[in-house]
Amino acid sequence: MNTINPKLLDKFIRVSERAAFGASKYRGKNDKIAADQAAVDEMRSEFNKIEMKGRVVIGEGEMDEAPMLFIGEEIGTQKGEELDIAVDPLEGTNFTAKNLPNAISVLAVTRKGGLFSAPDTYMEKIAVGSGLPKNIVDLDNSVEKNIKLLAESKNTKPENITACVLKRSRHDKIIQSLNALNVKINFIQDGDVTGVISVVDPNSSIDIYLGTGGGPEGVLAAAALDCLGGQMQTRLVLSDQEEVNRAQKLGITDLKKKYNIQDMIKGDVIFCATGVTDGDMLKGIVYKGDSFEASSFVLHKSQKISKKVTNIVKK
Ligand code: VTB
Repeated sequence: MNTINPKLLDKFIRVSERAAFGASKYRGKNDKIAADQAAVDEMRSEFNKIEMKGRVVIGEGEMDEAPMLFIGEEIGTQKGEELDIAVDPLEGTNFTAKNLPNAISVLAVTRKGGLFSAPDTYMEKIAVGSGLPKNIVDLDNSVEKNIKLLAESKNTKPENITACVLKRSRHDKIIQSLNALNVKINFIQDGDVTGVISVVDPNSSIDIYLGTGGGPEGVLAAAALDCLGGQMQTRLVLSDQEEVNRAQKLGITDLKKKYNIQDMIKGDVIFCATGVTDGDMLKGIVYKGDSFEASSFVLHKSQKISKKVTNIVKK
């Protein structure tokens, strides 16, 4: 595998740490736009210190509409390795604004051409953990069939399965089917990057993630699952001609394609997530005088690195 220089890992951790710090200043201030902007600003200036020819593939928006970290933006010193980068400087803007758990800053990096450039539209997602038969679940199966197949392969009954679902009315049918099977449901209000990753988290009891959320968030979660051996399948939801145009502009021709992790993430990958507010996966930013403490979840596929890191960083 063509690896990403392992020496860059600490630099990418610093990027998500600084973005989380930026957002943390707006915890509980009821201003999600300011929180997001602060995360973007910190993230961008830290990225630009890194010696790389970086290009944003998943960003804060598509070229014309977002001032910073837009899809196609060049970042880094523009010397060194050519890297593709996915960012969500603040995943959980609502959580931050209300000082609720589970806001994170998150990024993923591959070599050039390794990341699926998903438009900022909705995406259907289904994900399960590691150690299961390949392609055990499928978006085209009924919820009932997926749950039964999963339960069978885990030598258990549907009633012992726990599903994570984003609480939205668009998921009413999924929820009805899960209820009919007596599946336990762990609802999340927001933040399906963490929701999807929970299927591979040994400290969570989640067996499956189901539902429709953001496309960019789907690719970021796929990067983490790729390092941890989980399975995921996704499909874009393009609800009008404008969204179709946006997908086509990003080079997507088969609009109904089902993407497995290997279709979204190719080759080596680095993933960093830092807590903004305290959460299930990570502790939030803690201020310590002229420094701050940041807790991150870090993965580097080729180096088989999967670790939680707590750093004290100068403000
Ligand atoms: C989704 C989800 C994100 O926002 O994009 C969601 O993927 C927005 O969904 O993790 P709605 O349009 O239904 O509100 C998050 O939950 C947070 O950015």
